[in-house]
Amino acid sequence: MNSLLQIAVCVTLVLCIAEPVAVSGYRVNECNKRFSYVSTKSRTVYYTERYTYKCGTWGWSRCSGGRRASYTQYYLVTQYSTRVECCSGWRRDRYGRCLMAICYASCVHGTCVRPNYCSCRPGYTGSRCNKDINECMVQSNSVLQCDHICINTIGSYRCECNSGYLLDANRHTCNDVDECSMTRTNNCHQRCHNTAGSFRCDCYNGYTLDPNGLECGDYNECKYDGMVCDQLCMNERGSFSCGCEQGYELRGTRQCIDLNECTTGRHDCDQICTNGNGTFICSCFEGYELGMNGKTCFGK
Ligand SMILES: [Ca+2]
Ligand SMILES: [Ca+2]
Ligand SMILES: [Ca+2]
Repeated sequence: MNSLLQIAVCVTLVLCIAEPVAVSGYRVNECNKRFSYVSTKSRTVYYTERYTYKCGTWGWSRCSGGRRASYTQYYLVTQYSTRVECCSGWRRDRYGRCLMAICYASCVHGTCVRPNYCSCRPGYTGSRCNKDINECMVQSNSVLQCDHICINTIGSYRCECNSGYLLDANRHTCNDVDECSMTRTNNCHQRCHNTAGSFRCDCYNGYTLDPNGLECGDYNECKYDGMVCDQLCMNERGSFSCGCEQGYELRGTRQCIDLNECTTGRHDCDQICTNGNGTFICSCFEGYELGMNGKTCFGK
């Protein structure tokens, strides 16, 4: 009856009983794996079976005897063998090479490069490469820092620039926008000066910048510059001009000097003209006297 139980239990089993051991001469990541397997064997066991029988006169006595008998005994045998397989943590690729590492926890954003080791794509970290790196917070030589503004994103980051700057093709540097060079942005009335991050307008001489910072209005030199002219100041758009009172003439653009009416023929004296500062007076030769108009001479 034990035999039946043994048969039921002792189906041939194959068990790996040892960790693989790398064996020199094998290809990369290949190991010589030692296996044990248990098999059922049987043998015939012989024994002497005792029995009794009637004997003697009239069969009144009991005699005993022995006869040869046998039964089949089943037993387990553990046997060993080896075969070449991929070492633990590796499996074969489609070319039959043991170059595919096994990671029991999947590499979410990376590649399993060694048994249970994920190599993460840029921007991810963690044993399973499932955690975003906040590049804006890390100081690393491998992460280029943004010139102005850093915005973290899942698996990456991006740079942005302050107003008045444009992101360079390298995606990190911010370059000043030359607003003056573009009609779309240059709204200055007269002159435009580019500045870092902005620009400013200014005006030609004779104009002043309006409070709106864009347009140029006339500068009233006569009103704001004090004694810009010797005598008379006349404001003009973008400029001014000086004039002189009667009896004076302009020298250069601003200075007024006395006009010598007597030598320039701009007098109307009958006989003698005497120049004065800003004026002249008339007089007459001997024997004449000056009329009421101060110019005409009459004989006495
Ligand atoms: Ca990131
Ligand atoms: Ca600028
Ligand atoms: Ca003016």
